[in-house]
Amino acid sequence: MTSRKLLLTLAVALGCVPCVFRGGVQADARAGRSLTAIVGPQSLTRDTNGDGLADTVAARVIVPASPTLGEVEAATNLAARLGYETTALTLPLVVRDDDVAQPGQIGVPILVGRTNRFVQQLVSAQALDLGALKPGQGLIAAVAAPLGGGDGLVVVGGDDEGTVNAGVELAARLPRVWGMSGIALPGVEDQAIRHLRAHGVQAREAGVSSIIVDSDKRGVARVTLRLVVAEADGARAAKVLEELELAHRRGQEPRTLNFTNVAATAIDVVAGANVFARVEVTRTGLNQRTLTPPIDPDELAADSPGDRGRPADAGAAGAPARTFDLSNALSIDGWYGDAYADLIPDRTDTTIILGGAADSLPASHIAARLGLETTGITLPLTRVADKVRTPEREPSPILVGRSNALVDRLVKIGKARLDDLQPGEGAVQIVP
Ligand SMILES: [Ca+2]
Ligand SMILES: [Ca+2]
Repeated sequence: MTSRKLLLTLAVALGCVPCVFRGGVQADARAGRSLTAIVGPQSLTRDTNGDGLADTVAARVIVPASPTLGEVEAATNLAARLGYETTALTLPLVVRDDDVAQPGQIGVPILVGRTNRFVQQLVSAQALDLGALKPGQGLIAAVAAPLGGGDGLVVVGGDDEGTVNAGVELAARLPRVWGMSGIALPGVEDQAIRHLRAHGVQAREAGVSSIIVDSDKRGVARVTLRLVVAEADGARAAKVLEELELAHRRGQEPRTLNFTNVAATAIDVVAGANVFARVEVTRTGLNQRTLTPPIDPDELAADSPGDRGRPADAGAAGAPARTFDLSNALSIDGWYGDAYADLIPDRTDTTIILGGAADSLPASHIAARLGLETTGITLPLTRVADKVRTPEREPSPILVGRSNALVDRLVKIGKARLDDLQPGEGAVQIVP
């Protein structure tokens, strides 16, 4: 009885103490560029001729030698975003880890997948800890010179679904943390610095180092921030942040480090050469999770109107059925829409539907090109064939891979002929 009471008291006590670890959390507090800087201007894509428009892609997405379907899906959406951000590019943007000849030459490596040999090197060197990732969760972390060249990113999940979640977060949302009208990464850093300075701490700089996306579209589980303060101010900074956490628990200070779609902000306080403390500041109130899930088209009734339900009526907003061929597929007569009618594509009216893991990676090259040719894009651009229940609803889909169930269907009904393909050959066919 006594021991039970003691256990209970201990649990209550633990529950009341803000989550803080002090003193030498990491022996080495060296850091490369922040996640904010890596997804910021003149980084992933660059303007080399000073006209204000990016014209080269410095980033390369590196997947494991035999990527899983989730890794292919993540890489494909990343390629679409990179293509979208530039006016010119050289393919491929996505390469397998065993095809990287000169790793140090890659400007900004984006390492996708747990079995990626470069990710495994980071884990072995204790530069990256994946142990805490739960199924469905995905991590985007800035890493210092992972290939010996420029600083880069890691995109990894607790499982395959988590990898997709992390990939979509990076491809579709960053530098916004979640919603397209919500706060962006520099705003989170500013709030931390302003709060500490207002409480007399000499806060020098703050940089977001990683983001963990939660499973089941619950938003962001944790944003981690590296905050550099004056050497003598470590303890004071930690205390100010602990007090902020306590205030949040009482529903106070809602305007500081309190975001609807972010469950917690973890701050590594760096004073001198070491991480002095890590303080976790959670969202205000008792409810730890607020969700605004995107609509899954398959969850809607088949007769709901518009492009998320039944196919939109011809002429209405959305994608009317179109007739096009290979000469105009990459135009507003094909895979693009022109919502602001100036003959310049500003909307993607297609999805890339992936087959199996083994033969779907080329989808990433198509995605890069699709992103390149338009001024507007909807991400994620991908779906997985096995999860598409009503293919009729997909506007002008691009089916990739011989292993694709939807390609199989076309072969069976005689709309596609692939039986005369020789090893090494590939077919591109428009199917009316
Ligand atoms: Ca330029
Ligand atoms: Ca337009």
